[in-house]
Amino acid sequence: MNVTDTRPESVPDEPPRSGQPAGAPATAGPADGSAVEVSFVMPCLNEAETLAGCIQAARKCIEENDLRAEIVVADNGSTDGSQAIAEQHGARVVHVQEKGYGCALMGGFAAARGKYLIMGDADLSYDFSAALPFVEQLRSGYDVVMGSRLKGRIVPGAMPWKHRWIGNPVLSGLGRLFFKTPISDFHCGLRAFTKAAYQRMDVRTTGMEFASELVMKAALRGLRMTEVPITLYRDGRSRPPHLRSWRDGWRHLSFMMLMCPRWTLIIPGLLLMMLGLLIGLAVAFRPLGLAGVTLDVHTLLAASLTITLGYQILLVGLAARLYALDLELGPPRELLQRVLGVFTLERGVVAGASVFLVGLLFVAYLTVGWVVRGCGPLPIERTLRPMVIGSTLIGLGAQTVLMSFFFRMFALQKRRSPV
Ligand SMILES: Nc1nc2c(ncn2[C@@H]2O[C@H](COP(=O)(O)OP(=O)(O)OP(=O)(O)O)[C@@H](O)[C@H]2O)c(=O)[nH]1
Ligand SMILES: [Mg+2]
Repeated sequence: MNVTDTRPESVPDEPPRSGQPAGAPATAGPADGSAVEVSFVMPCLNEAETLAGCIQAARKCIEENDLRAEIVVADNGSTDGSQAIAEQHGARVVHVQEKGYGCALMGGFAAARGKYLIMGDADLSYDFSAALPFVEQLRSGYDVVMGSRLKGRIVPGAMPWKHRWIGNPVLSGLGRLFFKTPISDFHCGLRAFTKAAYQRMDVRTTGMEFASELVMKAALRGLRMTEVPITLYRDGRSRPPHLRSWRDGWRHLSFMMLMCPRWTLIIPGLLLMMLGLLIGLAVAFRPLGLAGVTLDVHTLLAASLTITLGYQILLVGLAARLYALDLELGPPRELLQRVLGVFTLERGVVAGASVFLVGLLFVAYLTVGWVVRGCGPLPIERTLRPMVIGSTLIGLGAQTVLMSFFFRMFALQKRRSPV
């Protein structure tokens, strides 16, 4: 991934504001009717204070660089006259029915005619007049160009400290780990992509997590991505932002976790199982003396729970992965493909039932012995161990049989869709 450093020697704390008057010639597309190359798409909810400045900055970029471009304002319910301001300044307003940042952008992109789409907040926190590097990177063949505030500059007061030092680094770090992408600033609001890439991303979320989903899908689909360092300015509005740190932070985080079962479920599940197995084997047949402490049947019980829990997590992770494969999210892992290639409902049921039966043998042997001895009290030290082992195997076997049916359902779902 390349990074284009477009930073000037020193960036002022205010973006340059051009002075196009209201009622200026329309920027809803090239006047000569030729194909639109670039669509600036601005999500807007009650941005009457700042929208005109953003449109003027985009116009500056268009005029100075002779772009065949249009400006689209995606609005879904402003009540402060933003729509009229957008039209007065020559932008095309797209009225979106559904609420939410993601919905507004989806509506805006659907209506945009450009080959390239540049999105950015309508609150003057980004300088659209400096958007040329995004177009240049797309022209040079990239599918997605992300702005990076962290590699560029954040004007003092432009980003709350909890976003700068907690939210953005933590979420971007997890994003890089989960989705194997070197993108430094997952949540930068200024970014660009080709319309074809946008369609391939097949984004679905309706709220602020739309911003994360775009990057995740771009990474999962193996699109060519690059970054452009940019400056984040203080926004120009007098009211608080729409973004609510904790609510939207959680929406970003939970969506990321959902989209990456390998890190959130499969690997933790496997680790838990291995831990449980290791401890379980150590105390399965006799107590274990360790540093003056004796680990006995209670430890075996805890190990049993750890194994069962780990297995449950692993199975849910595999189901989530199968679901993701079904939705064609990301290139399937070779290993997973091989595992799935071996799986059939019958094999799953036979394997699960066998484990179940072995467990049942343990329990049945104990039960028969107990009945033969007149159902009296049992000596814990001799009977609890096989009982725990037997019940664990019964649990694991039953889970395997049940999940085999569940996995089979995914295969049916796949077969229904036309090839
Ligand atoms: N149409 C529409 N636009 C929205 C909605 N929510 C936010 N926006 C716009 O999306 C842009 C980003 O919203 P902000 O409130 O600035 O959120 P943010 O930039 O992520 O958060 P801050 O960094 O705290 O400003 C702005 O242009 C908003 O007007 C929405 O529900 N509908
Ligand atoms: Mg903003």
